[in-house]
Amino acid sequence: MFRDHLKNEAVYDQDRLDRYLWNQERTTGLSRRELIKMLTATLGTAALGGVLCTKQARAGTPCVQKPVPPDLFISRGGGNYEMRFDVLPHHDYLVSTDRFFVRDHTCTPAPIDETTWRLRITGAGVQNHIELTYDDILSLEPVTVARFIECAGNGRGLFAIQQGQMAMGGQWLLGAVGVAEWTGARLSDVLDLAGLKNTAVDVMPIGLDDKFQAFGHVRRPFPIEKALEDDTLVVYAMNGQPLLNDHGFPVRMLVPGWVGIANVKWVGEIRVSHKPLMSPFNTNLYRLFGDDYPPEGVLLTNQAVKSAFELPFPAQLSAGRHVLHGRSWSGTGKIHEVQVSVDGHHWKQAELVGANKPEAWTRWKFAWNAPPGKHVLRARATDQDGRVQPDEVPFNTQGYLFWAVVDHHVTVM
Ligand SMILES: Nc1nc2c(c(=O)[nH]1)N[C@H]1C(S)=C(S)[C@@H](COP(=O)(O)O)O[C@H]1N2
Ligand SMILES: [Mo]
Repeated sequence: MFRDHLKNEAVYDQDRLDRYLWNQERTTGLSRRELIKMLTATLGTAALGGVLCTKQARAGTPCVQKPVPPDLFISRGGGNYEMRFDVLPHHDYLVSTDRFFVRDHTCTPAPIDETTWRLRITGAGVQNHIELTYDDILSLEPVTVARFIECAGNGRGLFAIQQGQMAMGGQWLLGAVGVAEWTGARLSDVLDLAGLKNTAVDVMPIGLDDKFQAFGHVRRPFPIEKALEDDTLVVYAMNGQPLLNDHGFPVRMLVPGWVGIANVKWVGEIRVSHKPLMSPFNTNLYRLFGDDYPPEGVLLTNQAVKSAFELPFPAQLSAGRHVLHGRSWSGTGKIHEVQVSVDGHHWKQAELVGANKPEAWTRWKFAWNAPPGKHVLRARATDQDGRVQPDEVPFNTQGYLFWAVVDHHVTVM
């Protein structure tokens, strides 16, 4: 029945569906039958087909253009690849571009020709509608910052694994995040070229990639106050190199601390309004919906506080002395402290290592003399505002902002 439906949608691809379900089975512990039931109930068969099989995938071309080898990435279907925390070099603060996660709503578009590409600044919030060239953007004063980009759904798979309730969408573990060094022009400098009015309220960058189902082009409004911050950038370089296609060439947004969706890739237009802007990406999507939330949902802005061990999930270790490595990050500033528990009861301080930049992350380490047996490792961060990772988070149907302390199962032999 389910298969017939998908076949009728003409987007059905047995291999992709199998791979997707296989992945889900492993990460959620749910059976295939349960998964299919849940997915069809929450997404509908047509949407499910759209998630699994994009146009490019159907044509046999991969959705993502950079190499995404399985030793560095876990595939989450379509153009979605999460970074493996366990293979991050402990000494590197930044995630190199070849390891950086990719999250495409459809697929990475064919390379955009930067010589004919234009960035249009439009809307009632600016005096003049203008078109900027790639060189125009490059000629503005460059700013370089290290910040994370993190998917709002990062950790979504843990709602099922840890709280027994599966949210719709890619079942990420914690690897839909990365810190890179971003170089670009300040969005405020770009908007000034169009004569920003003091009546401007919202700013909405719009992507040039394919429309995302009925929701249209990826576009996410945010307030002018955020747009004018010094580290909100129109980015053209990542880790000192021009952006890769997968990460938004020729330009993408950097909206520090905010949910990943705000960092629109392949920007072709930035609309500035004098009244609040709506798009499906701040109405239907990217809100907290569910029994614990108001009917209109709760709009997402800044990310929460999270921690991850640089270990496979779950992990196997040899008995004896280890130095455990990990990273913690907050969407509203720096990390104040990180505590680790290896027995479920006692918390001890982890040692913070090296840089601790706001809306990026800090690395930490923790010495552990591992006895044989099954263990649960936990890391709990507190950020500079005193926000502490909770033991549990209320479920939301789209699985955003899972920031509870994660049970990291380890078998020691
Ligand atoms: N145009 C466009 N921008 C986009 C997206 C997209 O699908 N299209 N995905 C968003 C989401 S949900 C995330 S989490 C980040 C991921 O950025 P990355 O692929 O460079 O890691 O890009 C955001 N910007
Ligand atoms: Mo995202």
